[in-house]
Amino acid sequence: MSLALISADREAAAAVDPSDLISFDSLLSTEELALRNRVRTFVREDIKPNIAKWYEEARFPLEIVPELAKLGLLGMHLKGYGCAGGTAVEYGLAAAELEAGDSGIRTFVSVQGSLAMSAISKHGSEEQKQEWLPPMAAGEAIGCFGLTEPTAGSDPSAMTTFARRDGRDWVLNGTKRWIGLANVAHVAVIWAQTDTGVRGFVVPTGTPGFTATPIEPKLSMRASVQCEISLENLRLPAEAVLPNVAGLKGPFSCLNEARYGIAWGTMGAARDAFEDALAYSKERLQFGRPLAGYQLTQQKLVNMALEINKGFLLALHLGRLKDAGKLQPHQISVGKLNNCREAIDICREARTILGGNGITLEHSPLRHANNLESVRTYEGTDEIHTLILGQKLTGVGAFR
Ligand code: TGC
Repeated sequence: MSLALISADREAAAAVDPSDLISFDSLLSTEELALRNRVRTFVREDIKPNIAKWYEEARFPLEIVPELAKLGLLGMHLKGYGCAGGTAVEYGLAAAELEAGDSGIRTFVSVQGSLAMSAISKHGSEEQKQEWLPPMAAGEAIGCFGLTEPTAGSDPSAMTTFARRDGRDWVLNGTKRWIGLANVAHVAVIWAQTDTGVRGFVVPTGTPGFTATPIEPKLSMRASVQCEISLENLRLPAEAVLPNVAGLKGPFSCLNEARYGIAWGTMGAARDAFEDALAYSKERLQFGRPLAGYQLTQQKLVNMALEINKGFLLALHLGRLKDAGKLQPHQISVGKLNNCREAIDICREARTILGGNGITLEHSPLRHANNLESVRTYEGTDEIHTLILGQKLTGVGAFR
């Protein structure tokens, strides 16, 4: 690629990113910028014009799945089996762009790739990988991840879903809750207690005894669907178990992947809210001049931009550590906790600049803030990540 083209690429990217005060893009490679810009263009052209409608209709737009697959975003950080084999940083950059569109869109990619595909890729048999990963990467099969239960959220060790052996078969009974896209999924990775501890199972959702019911109405993540799954005497062959992991480290190893993506994604939502408020502040006149010309508005915008810049730097640092194979779980908690917390504050502050117009679906900040209520709750609440970090700092666990 010619130097002129590289520089044009960088300029094009910077030109559409008014929150970037620190030349963040100079930290990215040409390939990373190109990938980021491809996803940004997709979100600008295919998500943003439609998101208010999908949000109002409370539906996940299944029609975008082929395009997400074409962009290589489904299981993009996995290697082989039709997956794109991207880096952690590339995955993070994509997550940020998708969540600038809506948390529901990023969540789909995250549940599909970081949770369901990742579980099969990390812990599955060769047959399970061959059967599920290629169609999932191609968007022909959708996956979900069943860990949380009605009475076991922050503490998955309290799960009561049980898989008992019946000859060579397994028979599952129990209830899972808050499971993204379970009603449209073709396959569910279900975690269940067994006589020998927690195991994962690959469950085709057409198996008799599997029912997924959307939880509604919701005030958050409306362009996504979360379900309650009922498992009633659901019979599986011996080969359905994930053979290569036993215990809670199985699901937690997948949550590491998804939590990492959230550290990036939330900053995408924050950036989009900031950009909406910035643009509005330049146009909206009050007391005879644009809101942007008032010191209180500028202070809000500057504080938002500072946190966005810091949040992206943190996410990038975590991504570089991950690509070097050095990222530790507590460091993911730093990113998940900090960036969710800051993003929700930024989106709420952005809404104040929009005044009354900020409560309509014409503007993104309140939609993002509402979504982020879910994002700060799933895959480890603020409280859980605080305690993970508290334990790291003090050496004392305070969960129980
Ligand atoms: P603990 O005794 O600490 O650990 C049990 C085993 O797991 C290992 N482990 C990890 N392994 C890899 N990565 C991590 N981050 C790990 N954390 C723990 C640990 O070494 C141990 O292994 P071993 O070999 O000794 O057995 O477990 P604990 O029960 O004390 O739990 C601690 C705590 C509170 C941190 C954990 O329970 C936790 O993270 N809770 C939060 C649960 C959570 O995030 N749930 C999210 C559910 S999934 C979801 O929300 C999907 S949303 C997307 C959608 O479907 O829409």
